[in-house]
Amino acid sequence: MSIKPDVINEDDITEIYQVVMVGECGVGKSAVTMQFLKGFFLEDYEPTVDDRYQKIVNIEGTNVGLEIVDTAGQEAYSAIRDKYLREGDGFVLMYSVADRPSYEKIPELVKQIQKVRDSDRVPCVLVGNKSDLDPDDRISEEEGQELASSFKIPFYEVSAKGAQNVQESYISLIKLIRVQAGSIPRNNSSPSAKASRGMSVIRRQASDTDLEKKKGTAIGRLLAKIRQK
Ligand SMILES: Nc1nc2c(ncn2[C@@H]2O[C@H](COP(=O)(O)OP(=O)(O)OP(=O)(O)O)[C@@H](O)[C@H]2O)c(=O)[nH]1
Ligand SMILES: [Mg+2]
Repeated sequence: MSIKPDVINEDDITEIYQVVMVGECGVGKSAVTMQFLKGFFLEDYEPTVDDRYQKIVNIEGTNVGLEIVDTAGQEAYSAIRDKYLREGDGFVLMYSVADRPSYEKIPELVKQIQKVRDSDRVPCVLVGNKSDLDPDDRISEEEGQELASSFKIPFYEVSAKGAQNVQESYISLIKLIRVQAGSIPRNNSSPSAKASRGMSVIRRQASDTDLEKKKGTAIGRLLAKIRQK
C-alpha cells in the first residue's frame, strides 16, 4: 500500500490501544480504515497483506493512541489470524451488506476470538459496510442489529464510500475498550493484573502479559515507553 502511516508522538498520548479489522475478503476493511484515517474512499481493490496504521484520537478529553491492524480477509482461520486475535484490544467485525456469505461468517469469527482469548468479554463492534449499495439480497439493518444483539455488541451500518458512521463505529469501540480496560483486568489470575487493580487504565494496558504479546511491534515499543513514565 502506498499510503504512509501517521506516526504517533508518544509525548501526546496517555493510553494506547490496538484495534484489529477482521472480516471476509473484499468487505471493505481497508476502505473503512482509510476513510477513518485519511478521509478518502479507496476505490480500487487491492487485497491486503498486513497493514498497520497509527493515529491519535481525542476521546472524552483523553489523547488515545490507536494502532489499527488491517488484516487480510484471506487469512481466515490461519495461525496468522490467531496472532492478531491474541494481540488486539478490540475488534471491528465487518461484513458487507451486499455479501450474505460475509454476514454468515461473523458467528464463526466471534467464536474464534472467544476461543483464542478464552473470554466472551472481548470488546467488539459489528459493522455492516457498503450501506450505499442495495442489491436484491441486501442484509437488512434489522438482520445486522439482531446478530449484534445476540453477541451483546454495538452495531453500525456504515459506508466507506459515503463516509457514513465510520467515525462513530471506531469511537464506540474505543469507548468499550476503555471501559473494559478500566473495570475488568484481562487476565484475573496473572500477578501483573492483580497488582494493577485500582491503578490507571494505561498501567493495566501495559501489563507484562500485554507487553509480551505485543513484543516486536511498534505499539509494543510505545507501550513499554509509556510504562516507564
Ligand atoms: N460501494 C461501496 N464499495 C466499497 C465500500 N467499501 C469498500 N468498497 C469497495 O470494495 C472493494 C474491496 O474493499 P477493500 O477495502 O479492499 O476490502 P478488504 O476487506 O480490505 O479486502 P481484503 O484486504 O482482501 O480482506 C474495493 O473495490 C472498495 O472500493 C463501500 O462502502 N461502498
Ligand atoms: Mg484489505
